[in-house]
Amino acid sequence: MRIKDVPEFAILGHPNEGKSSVVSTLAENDRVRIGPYPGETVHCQTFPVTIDKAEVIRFTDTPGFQKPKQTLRWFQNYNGPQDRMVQAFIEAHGSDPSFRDECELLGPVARGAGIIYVVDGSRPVRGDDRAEMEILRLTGRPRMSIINCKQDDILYLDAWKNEFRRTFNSIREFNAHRATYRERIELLECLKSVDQDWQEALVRVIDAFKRDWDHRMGVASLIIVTMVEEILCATSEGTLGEGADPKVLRAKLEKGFINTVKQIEHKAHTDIRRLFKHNIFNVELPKNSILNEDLFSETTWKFLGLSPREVALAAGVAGAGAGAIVDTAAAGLTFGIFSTLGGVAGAAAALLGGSRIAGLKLKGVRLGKDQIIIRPAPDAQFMYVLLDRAFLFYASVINWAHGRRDYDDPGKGEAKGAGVTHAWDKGTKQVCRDFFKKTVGGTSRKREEARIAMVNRIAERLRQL
Ligand SMILES: Nc1nc2c(ncn2[C@@H]2O[C@H](COP(=O)(O)OP(=O)(O)OP(=O)(O)O)[C@@H](O)[C@H]2O)c(=O)[nH]1
Ligand SMILES: [Mg+2]
Repeated sequence: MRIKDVPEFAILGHPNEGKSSVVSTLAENDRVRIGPYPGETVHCQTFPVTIDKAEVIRFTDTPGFQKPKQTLRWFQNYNGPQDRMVQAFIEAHGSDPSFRDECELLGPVARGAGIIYVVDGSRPVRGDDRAEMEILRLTGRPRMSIINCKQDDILYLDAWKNEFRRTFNSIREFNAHRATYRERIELLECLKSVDQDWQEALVRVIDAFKRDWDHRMGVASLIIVTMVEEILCATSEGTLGEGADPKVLRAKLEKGFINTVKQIEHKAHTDIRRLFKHNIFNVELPKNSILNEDLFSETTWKFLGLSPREVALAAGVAGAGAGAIVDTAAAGLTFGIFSTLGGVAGAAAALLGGSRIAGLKLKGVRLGKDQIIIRPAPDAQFMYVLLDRAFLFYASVINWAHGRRDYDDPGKGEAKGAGVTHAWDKGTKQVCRDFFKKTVGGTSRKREEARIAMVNRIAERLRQL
């Protein structure tokens, strides 16, 4: 009998083995309750996976078995019709509080759900586990087992596999904390083979998952390109009052500009996080991730793999660190203002042989008032820093399993030279340059063309991660 409805899988097992964590990761839902002590899940809760507004599969979280041996004994002595067995157990024990959890967890099985049995493979197999597996075998439902090693301990892995071979159609190692998108798909592929009647429905589910993932990469690309576009168009402007100190105004504007850029970047990162359904839990970055470092720091740029010359460029156009061009409408102010550009900008000028003050442009336009405008340089290396950081953030988010709620691995940050853009081919860099330039100076048609090319190119690069 082919299943026509949305396939449902109940996640069953002993208390505290990681059932809820597996549900959370499989359903990409960070609302699933997970806790360090046994008995966290008391009631069944179903988490649907919705793609394009249609539910494609649902995973049901359940409480753990409390009395597997007694339950098994009842199942072994049952002599009614096979297809009513689970329902008959619930009817027989519904009013007995000591079987409350068994009645609750078998509810989804009684209504036809497939079974995913979860064990913590870092501990030995016990009698209760054998009883649980035998109960599940007796239900006759399509079932697979998942070994979720909570510790990095594989000592008992083979013992578990041997045990499982007797009971389950399919066995899979699946770490609820580390599973990637690919591993989720592989798990679904495995589910496909547990029962022929379920195959057709699961092929549709896998297809929907793949299309959805691809779509998300397109949207992520759009978010990243829009971020760069907004930053390229950001300005911080001010007018110098009578007798006011230009240095003070410039510092104020720079600060405003830096804040604007940081906010735009932060919003883009939040949008990417939401796109990958991390809604409640804020994906933590490794403690020493370069993304915790300030966007405007030289450390960030060096780390991302910028050469000394590129660092100088990024810093130089930053106008004392802001990734900006400083325009001034007041010719008389020009030298006063620019002589205050010390530090990295000065270093950049030196590196570039003083031929060009590292991208700083001066505009001697008199507007009647003394105006200072700070805006980013479209040819700035800084734009690549933004792209690198967006890619790093994206990689962190897509690899953060929803079942994972803490960062217990503080030792690992990204590898040095983690920036991706420096390795991009000439063609891609040309698409970027074109986009940077046309965004600030092109006609609206050229701007749109450059934007589309950029979105496509970035999506392509994201797919290669
Ligand atoms: N390190 C690590 N911890 C895990 C993993 N899976 C689960 N845990 C932790 O184990 C504890 C129990 O996880 P849950 O997912 O709540 O387990 P459960 O089987 O649903 O537990 P009950 O609802 O109490 O039956 C939590 O503290 C999880 O963070 C894993 O793959 N790795
Ligand atoms: Mg639970």
